[in-house]
Amino acid sequence: MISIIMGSTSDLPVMEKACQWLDDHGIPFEVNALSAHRTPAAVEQFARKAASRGVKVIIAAAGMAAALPGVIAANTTLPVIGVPIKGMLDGLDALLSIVQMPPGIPVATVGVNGAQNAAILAAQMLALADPTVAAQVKQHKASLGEKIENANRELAGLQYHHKVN
Ligand code: RP5
Repeated sequence: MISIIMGSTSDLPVMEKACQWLDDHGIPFEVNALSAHRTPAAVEQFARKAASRGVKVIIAAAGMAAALPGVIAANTTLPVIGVPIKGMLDGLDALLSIVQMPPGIPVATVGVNGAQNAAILAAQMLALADPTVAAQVKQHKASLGEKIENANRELAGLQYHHKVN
């Protein structure tokens, strides 16, 4: 199971994309709000118990001085994927807070507001040991190729005097 944690429900409009991608691909997940600054004890408890509850990968999203993914990573050996949320400073504050972890405590950080990529990366991690999820990931990759094939069919229809293809 994948666990999605966000610092506040104000992060939900972004994190809905992760929920939707997992839902569309039939991958079980839970979603909760916890804050490294507002509920520090609950964050520690969540991280310490996650593995024994069957969580395999944690996606942690936060904005501003985004300590949540790092604090979770400090309290578990599960892989943690951090999603910097764009709030202030175009999200650069959250991006740097999440990505610049000290040696020994990695957080796999996606781009600012990169919720869907976080879901896909989490699925790729699960896919290593779950053939059903692996099939979903494979099908997703194939669909990306189809998108570009369709784009090229569309571009082939464009007509210009000097266009040679
Ligand atoms: C962070 O502070 C949250 O992740 C959110 O992005 C930001 C603002 O939170 P709210 O004041 O909207 O609850 O901890």
